Amino acid sequence: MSIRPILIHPDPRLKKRCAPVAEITPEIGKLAEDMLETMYDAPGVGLAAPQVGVLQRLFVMDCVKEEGAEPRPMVLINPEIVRTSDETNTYEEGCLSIPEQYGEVTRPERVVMRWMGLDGKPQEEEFDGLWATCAQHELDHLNGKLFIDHLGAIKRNMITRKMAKLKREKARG
Ligand code: K2U
Ligand code: ZN
Repeated sequence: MSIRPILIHPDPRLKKRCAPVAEITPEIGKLAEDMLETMYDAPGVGLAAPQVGVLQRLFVMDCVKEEGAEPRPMVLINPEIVRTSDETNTYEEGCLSIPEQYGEVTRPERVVMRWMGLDGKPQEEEFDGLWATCAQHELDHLNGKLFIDHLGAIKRNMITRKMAKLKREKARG
C-alpha cells in the first residue's frame, strides 16, 4: 500500500469528467487500496480517484466516526445515484483538494446509490447523514465538480485565488 499525493485546486484534472472503469484489474485493486490508505492518512472520510490524478469513476469512503467503532472502508466503482430524498440538509463541507477552506452546501438528505464492488458484484444501498453528504461530494468529483461550485461566485473566486496564491508560493519554495 502507498500514500499517493493529493492534487490541489486549481488543477485542470480536478475539473474533468472521469471515464467509467472498463475492467476491474489488479491495478484498480491497488489504486483502491492506496486511496483508502491516503484517505485515512489525510485524514478524511472520502477520496475520489481524480484527487490522486486518476481520471476514472471510482471513490472510497469510510464515514464511521465513533471512537472505537469498527471502520467500514467502502470502494465504489462506477457509482450512480438512483434515488434522492426531497428532504435536504446543509453541511459545512471541506475538501482534501482545497485544504482549510469550508462552505455550506445543501444536498439531498438521503440517496440510494448503485455501484460495482471490487469483487465485480453490483451493490445498491441507501445512505443518510454524513455518508450521504460524502457520497454526493465524491460523485461530484467524478463529474469534475468541487464543493466550491455549489457556493456563490464571490466566495468561490476568493477561495480559488487564495489556493492559486498558496500553490505559487509553494512552487517558489
Ligand atoms: O473528497 C474529499 O475531499 C474528501 C472529503 C469528503 C467530505 C467532504 C465534505 C463532507 C463530507 C465528506 C474529506 O473527507 S474532507 C474532511 C472531512 C473530515 C471529516 C468530516 C467531513 C470532512
Ligand atoms: Zn473533495
